[in-house]
Amino acid sequence: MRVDIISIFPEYFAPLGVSLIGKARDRGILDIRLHQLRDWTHDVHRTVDDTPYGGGPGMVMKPEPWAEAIDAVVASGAAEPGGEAARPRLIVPTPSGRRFTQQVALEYAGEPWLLFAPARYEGIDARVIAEYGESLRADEVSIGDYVLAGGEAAVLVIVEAVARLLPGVLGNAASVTDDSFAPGAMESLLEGPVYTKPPVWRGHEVPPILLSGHHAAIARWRRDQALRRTVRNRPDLAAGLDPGELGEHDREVLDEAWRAVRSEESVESAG
Ligand code: 6GU
Repeated sequence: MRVDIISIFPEYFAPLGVSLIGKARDRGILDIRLHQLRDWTHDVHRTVDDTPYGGGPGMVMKPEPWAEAIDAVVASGAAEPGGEAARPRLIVPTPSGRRFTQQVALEYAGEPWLLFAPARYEGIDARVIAEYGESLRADEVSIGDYVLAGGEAAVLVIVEAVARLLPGVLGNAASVTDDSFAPGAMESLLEGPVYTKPPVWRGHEVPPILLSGHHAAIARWRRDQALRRTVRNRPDLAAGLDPGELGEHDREVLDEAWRAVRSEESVESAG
């Protein structure tokens, strides 16, 4: 997969040289190219922002440097062997975008070429999306309900979530299908706790069932833990579980977990 990132802070992306992604790049699975947006300005101050039409606080990123940068990146693809018709998928991280989820990560992992346009300030002039929306299938995405100072950190998050889905990036292919949010895998349950040696550490024991060698009982225990943790930490996900997909034992574990949460809530409100 080819990934281009245009930013006024290309140095922000140094972590993409480390660990899993660094190795994927060394192995040729990922081809990440960084670009300085200011290289496509033409004034001595290399200006990329200006005041918003209609007034209001902050600054807006000017459309011209973005368009020149995007055009140059797109043209560089056509210049590569066999790339005459190639066009990247344009991804614009913004808190006003659609939510980035595991489903979206899987969608992006199926693309051969991604182009990220992270904004600073109050955002990019909306005509840039209007210009490239159709031809580059532009997508505005948010990584969650909070506001960052810019889209760069969101690009790191998205690239990591996508890269680990690419064939050959993870050592163990099962790791991906077991993910908490993998579609179809365990109907959106959070993963339960995990343990390794030693069997007793600072007086804390590993749950004995995990040392029992009873594979079916271990699988049942893990599912119970996943159900409980989902109720506790993500009641929104737990509430959305399809009772038709659950066994009788699942429903009992869920009912008990909901009762525990409610009794804690009533203690809190009484206290
Ligand atoms: Cl993609 N950008 C910014 N600036 N803030 C965010 C975000 C993106 N996603 C959540 N908050």
